[in-house]
Amino acid sequence: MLDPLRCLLPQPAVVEPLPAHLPVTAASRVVPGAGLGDDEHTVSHLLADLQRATGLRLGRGRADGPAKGDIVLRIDPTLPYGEEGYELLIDETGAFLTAAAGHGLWNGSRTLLQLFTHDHADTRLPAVRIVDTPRFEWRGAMLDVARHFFGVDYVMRFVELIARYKINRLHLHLTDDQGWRLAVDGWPALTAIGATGGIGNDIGGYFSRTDYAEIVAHAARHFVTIVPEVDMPGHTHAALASVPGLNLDGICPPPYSGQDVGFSSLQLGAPATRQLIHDVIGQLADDTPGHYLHIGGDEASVTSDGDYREFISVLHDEVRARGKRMIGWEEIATTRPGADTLVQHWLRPHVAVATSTARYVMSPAAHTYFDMRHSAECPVGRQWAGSIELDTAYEWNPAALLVGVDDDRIAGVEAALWTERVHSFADVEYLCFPRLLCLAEVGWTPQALRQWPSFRPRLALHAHRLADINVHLYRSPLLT
Ligand code: TNX
Repeated sequence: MLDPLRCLLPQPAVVEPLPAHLPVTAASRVVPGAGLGDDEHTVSHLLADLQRATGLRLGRGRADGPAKGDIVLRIDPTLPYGEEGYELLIDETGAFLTAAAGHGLWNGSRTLLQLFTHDHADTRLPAVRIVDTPRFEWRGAMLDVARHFFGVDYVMRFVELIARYKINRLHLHLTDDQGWRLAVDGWPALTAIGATGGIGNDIGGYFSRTDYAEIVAHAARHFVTIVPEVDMPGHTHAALASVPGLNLDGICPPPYSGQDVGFSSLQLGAPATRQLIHDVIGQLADDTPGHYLHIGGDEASVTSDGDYREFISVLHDEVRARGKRMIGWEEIATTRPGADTLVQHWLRPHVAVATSTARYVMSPAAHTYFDMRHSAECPVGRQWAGSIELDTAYEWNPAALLVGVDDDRIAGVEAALWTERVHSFADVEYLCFPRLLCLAEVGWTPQALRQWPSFRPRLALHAHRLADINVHLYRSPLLT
């Protein structure tokens, strides 16, 4: 019988194997037990996923009469496992999944699915008791849709893939020098001009407000929170090229399709800048259920220090006035943002630690910039932050990188896929998988339980399962 220690990814906090197993058969049912209410869609999802994993079309049971062999889901708000934790008990009588909230049930149902062999001839579950909570609340992936545009269908597939591994944030890098990818009411030129291209001969594109709402809703059904980023004051050439009033001289420069960074800046002194900030933050706040709006703030090399501080403080006020919280790249730490702000560390520890109050999302380029190549033989990917083989993506401790910043000031981790040189969604998958599974475990599993030798066979197993659903993944020599 399959060893539950060897098939779960991310590895749960507590796994106690028990003797025996549970035969799951066509007569087994999924039973939405006490407290389920709004979490009905977790049940429908689970039924569909169980069919894929076992070949069996299970029915729905009734809460008052679970029978032997059923899979019973229950919400119990008194459980001490937080929003995302869960307990899964499997014995020869049934599988019992309990959580304090819907997100925990979702997470536990992902674990349950992984316990099947995925060989339709064998649909037994191992008996086991699992008690699980994440190390960090923020386990994210960032997709740059500005340099090369990827539309709604791709973003939805990406959501589905990351959600399998309990990644719960999708950060969309929506604007940059080469493209503005979100329609903003009252600012048609931003997309009419700013979304018509990208890097090289990218044909561009953008999300309408309806598209954005669809993405948010699809993500929510997978317990993924969308974190939208509008990068300011630097990385703004596409906006400057679209709206004359954003320029001090009132003249739009031509669009840009190259790969340089750090040459553009919005100016608070231009007539339309403050209105744009107000409208864009307002719309994002209205359309985004998550708490955080990402304001970028990186590589503003042509903005003076004084202007930069003022700019970030204007953004900070706008975000707060809309009842949201700000997240920005590590450069914003130098402006001493409020304690409710998240600073996303990517390159320079001494810059990131300039604030002593904010909390951190850890995206150290050398471990989490998945636009880097896997190895010297890799046909796609860059190398300025080094090669990131699977062991490099796995073997790091988020609490060991910034002096004086340990788990309690770390909100979590995030991998970033920048797309200057990523032309197709096949390349997105190739650079992200299976590397994102490394990040998923870095963010979820207690550091003391993480060792590459025990992770490696689990990663190999899941790489296999991803290949089975046609993910165009990197076949690392480390997994053979
Ligand atoms: C740095 S990370 C950037 C991006 C680039 C990336 C390329 C960050 C905050 N800025 O603009 O796309 O490197 O690897």
